[in-house]
Amino acid sequence: MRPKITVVGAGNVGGTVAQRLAERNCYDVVLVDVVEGMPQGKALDLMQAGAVYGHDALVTGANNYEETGGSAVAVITSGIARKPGMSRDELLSTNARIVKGVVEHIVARSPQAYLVMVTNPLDAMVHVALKVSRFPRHRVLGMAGILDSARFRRFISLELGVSPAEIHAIVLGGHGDTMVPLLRHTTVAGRSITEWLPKDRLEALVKRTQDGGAEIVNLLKTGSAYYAPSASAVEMVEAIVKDHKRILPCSVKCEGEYGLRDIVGVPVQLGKGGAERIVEFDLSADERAALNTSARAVRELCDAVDRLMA
Ligand code: A3D
Repeated sequence: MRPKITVVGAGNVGGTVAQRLAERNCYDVVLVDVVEGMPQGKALDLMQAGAVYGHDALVTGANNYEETGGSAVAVITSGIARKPGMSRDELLSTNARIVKGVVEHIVARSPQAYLVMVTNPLDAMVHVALKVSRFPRHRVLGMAGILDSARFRRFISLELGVSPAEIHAIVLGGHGDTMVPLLRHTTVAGRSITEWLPKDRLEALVKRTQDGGAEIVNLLKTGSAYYAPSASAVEMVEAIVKDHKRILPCSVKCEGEYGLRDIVGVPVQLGKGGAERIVEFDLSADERAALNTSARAVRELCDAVDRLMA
């Protein structure tokens, strides 16, 4: 039997996550959305694509949770997305309410599942999912750092004319303006990025990475990025289900690591135990201060969520 992956929210990110999972040809996918007929239609379309593309994944669309039972992983993308000029934080109250209800349904039918959160504001939604599910922290993860790091890697790759495969980068912190790209740990073919690019160019690429989501929102005008976000969420699913032991930046609840007790993006080893360990990098004083600022911003949002849900 193939592992079942539930994707909640069949919009831009969720639909593309379902497509990428189906194309791996090793999962069965359940796609859930509140819009009647839409997840069912996308599921059929995806299965028909498989006849051409060469997969026979079973994709089921639904407006309820009956088919989701026994899911290995639930990827949660349900919610509203940003419009031009909106910050991720402005999505807070609507998406907290949506995510709360969704997590209750998933947990009732898949008590052993891993949760991969995508809905924004990301770190605060990990907080909601942790609270509502009462799952241990290693089973509730947020996707953001892989995306932020991918953006940074691609900008560096375009600047240097080097394949992104040669570039390693880690972006820590909350998914927002306070994210912290770790320049000392960013390498191109094993050599520090600071040996490849002058300070002013590096600063420009960091800024573009921090604004990476808004740049796309402004271009699209309706909706936000979904190709890279869906690829990043699928990388997490694969690392967990296939026990890859990848070390990837994910949003997770720190319990003393990095001196924090907050939900924040840190390097996490992902395998069949979910977040199997948090890897601690040595940080400069500036990086540590930036990470603390980022954690504080996330904490304020989590406190706001707690007040909303009280
Ligand atoms: P969109 O295409 O609007 O899809 C969201 C879907 O959620 C819609 O089809 C809705 O009908 C559905 N939905 C709403 N309420 C419910 C519910 N209660 N149950 C089930 N489905 C529901 O948005 P999108 O796919 O572009 O983005 C989805 C979310 O992901 C948004 O909050 C984005 O901000 C977020 N996002 C996060 C990242 C990160 O890097 C963290 C990247 C991209 C998008």
